[in-house]
Amino acid sequence: MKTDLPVRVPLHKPPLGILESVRTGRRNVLELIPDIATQVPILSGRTVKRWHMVMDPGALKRILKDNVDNYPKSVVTKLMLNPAIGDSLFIAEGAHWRWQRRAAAPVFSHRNVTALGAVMSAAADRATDRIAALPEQGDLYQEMVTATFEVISDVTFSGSKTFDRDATHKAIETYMAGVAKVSFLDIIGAPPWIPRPGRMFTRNVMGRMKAMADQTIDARRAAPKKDAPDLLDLLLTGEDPETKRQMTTEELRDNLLAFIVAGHETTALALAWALYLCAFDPAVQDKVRVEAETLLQGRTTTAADVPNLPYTRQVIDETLRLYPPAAFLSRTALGPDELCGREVRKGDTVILPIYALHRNALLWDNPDAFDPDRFADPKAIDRYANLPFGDGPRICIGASFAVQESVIILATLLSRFRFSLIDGRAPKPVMILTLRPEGGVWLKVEPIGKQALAA
Ligand code: MNH
Repeated sequence: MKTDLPVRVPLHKPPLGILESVRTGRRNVLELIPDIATQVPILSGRTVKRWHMVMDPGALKRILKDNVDNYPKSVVTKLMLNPAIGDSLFIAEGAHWRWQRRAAAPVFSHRNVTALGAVMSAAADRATDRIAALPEQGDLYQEMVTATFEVISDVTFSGSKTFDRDATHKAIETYMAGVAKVSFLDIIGAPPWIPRPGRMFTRNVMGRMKAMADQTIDARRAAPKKDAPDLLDLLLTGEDPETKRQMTTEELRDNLLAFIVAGHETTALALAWALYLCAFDPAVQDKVRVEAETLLQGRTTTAADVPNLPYTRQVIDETLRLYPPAAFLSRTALGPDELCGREVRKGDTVILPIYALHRNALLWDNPDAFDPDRFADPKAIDRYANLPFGDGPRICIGASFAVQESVIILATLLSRFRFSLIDGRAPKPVMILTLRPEGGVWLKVEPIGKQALAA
């Protein structure tokens, strides 16, 4: 294992006052997580509102599972995402969440996700062509965003004349960029009268995108796809098994947009950080390459290959530990509770700093080191110490979709290219809703020749 460490977010040492935290937060919300959060189980404080940062697996299990009804998603999350994805599965609570989750769950069954593998393999091939055309080096984050957006748009609104992939991609990126600027003000509980720039201007863009999605859904109702069903087909025929309720066009649209918003950038981040880590540690990269080449013999990875690529999967797991795309989650306590012996009052903000959890010294040996062997035996990992997809009833519905897509694309690319770091261009992790590499992930790329394959 390499002894030097991959890039980290600089967590701050002294406690921050509110003004300072606003300033820091504008720059990098993750820097708000104090360094000490990587050494202790819980940390509480007050910045306008009372808050608790929880890094203790037992307390996390209580928040996400055993006492989940007391911890709905925070108002912040809802404020930010509602204009984009309505009261979809991602943000709804209570009965309105439950029926949507029941209706959508079968869509993400193992069988359906496996069947969607062909779309992922095709995206891996197109990424191969684009990367082969790069001039020696390139921003692999952008390449991965393109690839994962192709996947998610091809399994939602694809194959329709009314759906404009590029326009939708642009609308979502513009929206999220606007929302990211304001989110921090909401997290610390700034009063609602403080102007949130950007909340207005996106309304038109989003309106056009929704109208386009609605047209696509109505067209599909009239003429279902003939080949393999995609997420839209599956959700169209889906229903809540208990109430038999089916989704209206608006509900379908909000949920499909939620899949796009929740699913494409997160998976692109997983892939881009994985490529960075493989460039950082060439021995790991070679090990993935040998695993992939031995199995694939030059062909593209398919969903059926995924169980036979265990080391590639370990690299993805370790990437999601070090750079969790959803680097923190937040909840609002509905009523009083106790976490790690500490009093939680109604209205307190409960922050789940996944980034700090995954690097907590009480839970991990050598937490900042890149070591995919940690995941050689998944049973050896405490479930609530590793939460890239959350847990409990609100666990990511797309987790197996994302892992399958990541393994397919990573194994395919590493069997075809060698990636290496460029001096002075290490990516800089920054938290803007997700844990992004500021400025991209620039790597040197060399195609792997047939002769290298044989050697
Ligand atoms: Mn996803 C919820 C992380 C890929 C659709 N996702 C969550 C949560 C995390 C998460 C964490 C829980 C949030 C919370 O409890 O506050 N998701 C990821 C990561 C990846 C990802 C790290 C990729 C890597 N997610 C995907 C993909 C899709 C998707 C792909 C869809 C195709 N995620 C969702 C939806 C939810 C969710 C929908 C909300 C589920 C619910 O609340 O019932």
